[in-house]
Amino acid sequence: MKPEDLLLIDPEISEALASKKPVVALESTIISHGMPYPRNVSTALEVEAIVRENGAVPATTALIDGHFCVGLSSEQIERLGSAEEVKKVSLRDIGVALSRKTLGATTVATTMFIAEKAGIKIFATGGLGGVHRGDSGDVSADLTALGTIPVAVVSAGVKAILDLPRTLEFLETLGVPVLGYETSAFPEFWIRGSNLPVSARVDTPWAAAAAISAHWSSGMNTGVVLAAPVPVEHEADPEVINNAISEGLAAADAEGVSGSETTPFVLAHIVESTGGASLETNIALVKNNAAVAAKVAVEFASNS
Ligand code: PSU
Ligand code: MN
Repeated sequence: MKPEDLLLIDPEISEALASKKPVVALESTIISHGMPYPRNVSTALEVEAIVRENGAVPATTALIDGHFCVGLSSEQIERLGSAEEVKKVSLRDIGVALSRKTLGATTVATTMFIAEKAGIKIFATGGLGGVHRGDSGDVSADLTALGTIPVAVVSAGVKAILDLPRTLEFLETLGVPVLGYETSAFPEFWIRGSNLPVSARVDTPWAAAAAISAHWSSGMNTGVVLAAPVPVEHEADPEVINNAISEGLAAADAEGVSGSETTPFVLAHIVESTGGASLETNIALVKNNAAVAAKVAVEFASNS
């Protein structure tokens, strides 16, 4: 079977792509592993609606019955959000999940991989994976994907449980532009961020689309990070968040949680220890990213 035969693209999305209308890819690990049920499902559906309100067609991806699915029904989203056994599928897991017909949620890396196959260039998520703190050597395959797949990812930066300076250095090494959307500081997920520089600032959807287009027309084949800070009214209290992160990481350490389980474990811990406040911030930033991505996709489509 050729990789293209594995793709199951929703007819509305293939029609949009064929007529060069704006499409925004959306990941599904955020649904299965990033947020508790049932807020995960309602958020995923709201995010799709926000993409539409801003002029683009949403394309949520997952691995279902041995296929790369691009565009899910609300029943499929409900299933990903509520099923007991959903595999978090990063790059290394793709082949095994396809061959076993595992129900798989796609990480940022896998969503980029599928989006590129489908011809979707703009993708919205919450936060990217990156270089973990400490010396475990845990580096997300999201960075591998960003270094090798030409898709632009709108995120609120990198989950702040990670080592942000090292992640930014790694992105520079890979040749990945980190564009700040209406900001010169790299966003820190739950908070807007102020300490770390982006590689360039863009202030409009048009400027973002122009920078992304020029990156690829130059012949560069890496991904692009478009980093949008959480809207100020939804920003978390930095002290509360930083304490929750330290506690969550210490708990993961104490319980021997490692590898791909680390992120879901620490995120769940933070939701609990902030009494759900971190979840509200997380949802707000994902929605904001979806709106920004749709606006950029509209400009991008009108340029290409
Ligand atoms: N950020 C969140 N929630 C998530 C993730 C990121 O707020 O669930 C997911 C994304 O799908 C991301 C993945 O691609 O975690 C990274 O996992 P890892 O570090 O194991 O590569
Ligand atoms: Mn990892």
